[in-house]
Amino acid sequence: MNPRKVEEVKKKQGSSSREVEWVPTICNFCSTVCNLKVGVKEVNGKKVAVKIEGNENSPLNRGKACARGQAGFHQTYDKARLTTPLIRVPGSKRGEWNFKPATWEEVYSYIMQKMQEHQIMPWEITMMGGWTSCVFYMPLALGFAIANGIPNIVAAPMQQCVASGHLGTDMVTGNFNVHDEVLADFENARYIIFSMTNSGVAAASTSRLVRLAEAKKRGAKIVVLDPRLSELAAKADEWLPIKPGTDSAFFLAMIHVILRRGLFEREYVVKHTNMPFLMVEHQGMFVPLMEQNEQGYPKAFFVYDEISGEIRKIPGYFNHNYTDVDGKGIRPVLTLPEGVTFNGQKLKTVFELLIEQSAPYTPEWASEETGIPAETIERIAVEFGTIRPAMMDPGWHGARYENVINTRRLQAMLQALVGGIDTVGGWLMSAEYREKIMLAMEKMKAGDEGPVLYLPGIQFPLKASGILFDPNSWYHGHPHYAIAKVMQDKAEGKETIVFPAFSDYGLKEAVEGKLMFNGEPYRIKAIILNASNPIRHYYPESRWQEILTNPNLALVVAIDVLPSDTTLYADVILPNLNYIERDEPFIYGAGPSPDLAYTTRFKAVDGPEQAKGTTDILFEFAIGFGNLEKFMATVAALAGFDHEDIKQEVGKALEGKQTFTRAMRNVSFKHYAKMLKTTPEKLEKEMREKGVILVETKEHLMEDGTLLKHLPVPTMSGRLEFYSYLMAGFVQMYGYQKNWDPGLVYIPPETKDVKLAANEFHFIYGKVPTVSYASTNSNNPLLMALSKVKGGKFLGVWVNRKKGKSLNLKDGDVVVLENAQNPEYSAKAVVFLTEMIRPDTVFISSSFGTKNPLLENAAGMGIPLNNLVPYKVEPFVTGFKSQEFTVRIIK
Ligand SMILES: Nc1nc2c(c(=O)[nH]1)N[C@H]1C(S)=C(S)[C@@H](COP(=O)(O)OP(=O)(O)OC[C@H]3O[C@@H](n4cnc5c(=O)[nH]c(N)nc54)[C@H](O)[C@@H]3O)O[C@H]1N2
Ligand SMILES: Nc1nc2c(c(=O)[nH]1)N[C@H]1C(S)=C(S)[C@@H](COP(=O)(O)OP(=O)(O)OC[C@H]3O[C@@H](n4cnc5c(=O)[nH]c(N)nc54)[C@H](O)[C@@H]3O)O[C@H]1N2
Ligand code: SF4
Ligand SMILES: [Mo]
Repeated sequence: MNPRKVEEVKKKQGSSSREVEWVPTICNFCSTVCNLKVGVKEVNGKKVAVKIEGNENSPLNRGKACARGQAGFHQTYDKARLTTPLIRVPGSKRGEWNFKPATWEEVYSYIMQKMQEHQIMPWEITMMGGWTSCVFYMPLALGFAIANGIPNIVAAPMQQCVASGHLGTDMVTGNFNVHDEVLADFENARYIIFSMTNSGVAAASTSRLVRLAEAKKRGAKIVVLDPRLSELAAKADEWLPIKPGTDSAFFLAMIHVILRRGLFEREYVVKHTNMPFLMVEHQGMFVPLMEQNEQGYPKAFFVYDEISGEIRKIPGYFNHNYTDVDGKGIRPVLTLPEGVTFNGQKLKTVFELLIEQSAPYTPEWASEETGIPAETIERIAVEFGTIRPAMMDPGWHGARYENVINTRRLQAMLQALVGGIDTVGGWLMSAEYREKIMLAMEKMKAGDEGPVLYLPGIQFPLKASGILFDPNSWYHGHPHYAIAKVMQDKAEGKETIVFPAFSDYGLKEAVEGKLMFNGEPYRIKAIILNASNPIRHYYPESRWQEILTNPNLALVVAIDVLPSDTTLYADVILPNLNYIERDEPFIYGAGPSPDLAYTTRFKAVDGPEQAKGTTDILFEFAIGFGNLEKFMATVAALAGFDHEDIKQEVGKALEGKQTFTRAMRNVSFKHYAKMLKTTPEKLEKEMREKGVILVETKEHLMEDGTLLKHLPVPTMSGRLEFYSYLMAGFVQMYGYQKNWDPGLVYIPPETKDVKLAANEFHFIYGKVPTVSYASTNSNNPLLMALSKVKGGKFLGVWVNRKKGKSLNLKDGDVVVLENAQNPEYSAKAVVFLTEMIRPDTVFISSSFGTKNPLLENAAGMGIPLNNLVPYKVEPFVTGFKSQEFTVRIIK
């Protein structure tokens, strides 16, 4: 640029300081929660964000940030930012943008007036939160619901993301949420297999990508199962274009080979899994031989000890199988000697059961299912079984198929077979998770349960949903509406759901007045959304339009930073400070970092004058509902904070001396300062300087806190479970279904027997590196420019080139994608011909389809995924069956 131009630009920009001040924050563009720093400059006396970079002190993302993370500050200055509370203009319809600005007093009194006018009872309210609400406000959101008598919470990322996949992992390892509990130790692995994943690693979740890059440098072999050549597959040594929905067949065959050839870590499997546990014949079936307590939890198991040649009783919940209940050293066997019985009944070990159950799942059988040659499957099983450390990546996004629970469960079993749970080069547990387990063990010894939010792994969702599901936890006797729906299904003799945790199951019926509970309609009259965009995120769009425009719904409140497609359907919109504009109310663990580190956000720039933090909004609601006292007490109990401290700090906020956010932040800083043996002031100072405080390295933590080696896992038995006692419990309660078979089983995708017509394809989707979810951040000018450069690859429908040509399709053709089983679900798409996909499959990016014209960079771009997906849920946790159909291409 010539010097005159530079002067001109400078003049336009106003006077700006040369110094960039760096303010630490946590990314809010995806749930990888990287530690970042915001570069701030003063321009005309005002602080302006000019750059975002990774925080080099972070043990999680190690100074790196992906394109989305770096482009994040554009959200702050988006022309479409919500800057003031808005109320729908009387007489206008939901779905059109017809709002008038209001003050906070006006919106609160509008809300209270609606509550009274429609006599909205607490159980007639549903709270709905996206991942942001889960990760950063769980104690407040759950505390708010419980204190106000609201049993209805929908946690968005459960049904359409993690519930199904993670439940599968859980059944083996007990750890629930792969987001914040496991970080696969790619860099120390020598052989890595990925299935049904891409953005969770290479496209991109920075914390995982930095580790994978290291693995590549060190020469690890990488195998990727994906029907298309994804960004991750492109980095692999071997890309296996598997037939969609059949990954579990591949894994069953791997188990078949590994068990038969003895390619598993024998000592680990004997010592830390339930493979040696005895099963006894009962009414023609083999069931676990165990003693149970009154709640049905195992009190003792039985194994056959090869030292004494006897059956021995071992503790019900423990980390290993090498001592019996009397403390005597034993060595259990995997295969029983001839003729061993129990009170004359036939016996089998879990290992023997698995050998039998896996018999039909040969590589040849799997080859038919998956389209991958039997020799390849056999070779990969042998490589995985012999190269150490071997890693089966746990995957991230679940949903997709009814069989995903099973697929992820089989992956966890394979990881257990090679002894790779909480080991170097295996699935490393996060430091925070380790702490939770230690706390739980301490509390267990003291006969106490401890704070709900510190329950480890699957114990948390079991407990939290237990509260929401139990009519007796509520003074009004109404459980979560999903339970009322389950009860109604049963009464009507319909198939229903086992565990609809934080789900929207039954919501539509409740809004329509069709849900009955105790002989009366169970209605939902109000929905409060925080960082949640169901119109785009929860499939299908038409269902949400019907719900949100139903006149029975008296009140829709949306807290957001940008005018998402869902805000179109709100009555009241509340502007939130965005992530670089707010101090958060708490200190957080550094995501799934295996090193113990603490972090929080610091406000980098001023937000819109009228925007507020979520903490303040929730407190003001609690005051409006007359439940402040209970709110404070519940938050204290859930998070283990000092109740008196909360009262004192909130007292100051009530006097107008500080915000409610600052009040909770002070409580949190005091809490952690005590734990870390420092003062709140020093802690805050250090945190502001570094962004992340490293407290313990993983090496140190693992000296006496390694799962299984030192601590049990939070399964029912404390060991890794190849036979799932939780699933066996579901069989007892709900009867047998393949979906909760406690052992090995194959569940084919529903599309298995579809005879594809010439223009018909299997359907898959995935995320692109430039956009998160189908979020409003697609409006980001920088990211949208990148997406546009990528053209059809990001915005179009991938069709195999040869196959496309046979259908006379050309690049850029505009076609209609139609759900072949439910043709009312369809979307317009632009064709992208490529060699990078199987001929029988089409792929779209899941990230686009925004409609609100106020989001002017994003509106109308790409293909809206949730227009193609009908509301079909799997029967265990209501996970979405978002690929369980085929599509037709219509020119
Ligand atoms: N179509 C489609 N649907 C999907 C997915 C997809 O790829 N495509 N992905 C699925 C997956 S894996 C997941 S985990 C879920 C995630 O679903 P969500 O957790 O709901 O995802 P987000 O897109 O991050 O957030 C939704 C809303 O939060 C708003 N928001 C962003 N920042 C803030 C903030 O600071 N404060 C407030 N109050 N609001 C904010 C956004 O504007 C957006 O409207 O979506 C699932 N659904
Ligand atoms: N860029 C970006 N990164 C993100 C996010 C984001 O929104 N954008 N969100 C974060 C969140 S919340 C999540 S849950 C994770 C999600 O991250 P992942 O779980 O990694 O999910 P996707 O990116 O959807 O990748 C799915 C891949 O599986 C392939 N696939 C589809 N069906 C099948 C099948 O049947 N078998 C096999 N083997 N492969 C199949 C698709 O082609 C695609 O390449 O990403 C995180 N990181
Ligand atoms: S992966 Fe990218 S978008 Fe996600 S948290 Fe990290 S920097 Fe942000
Ligand atoms: Mo997700």
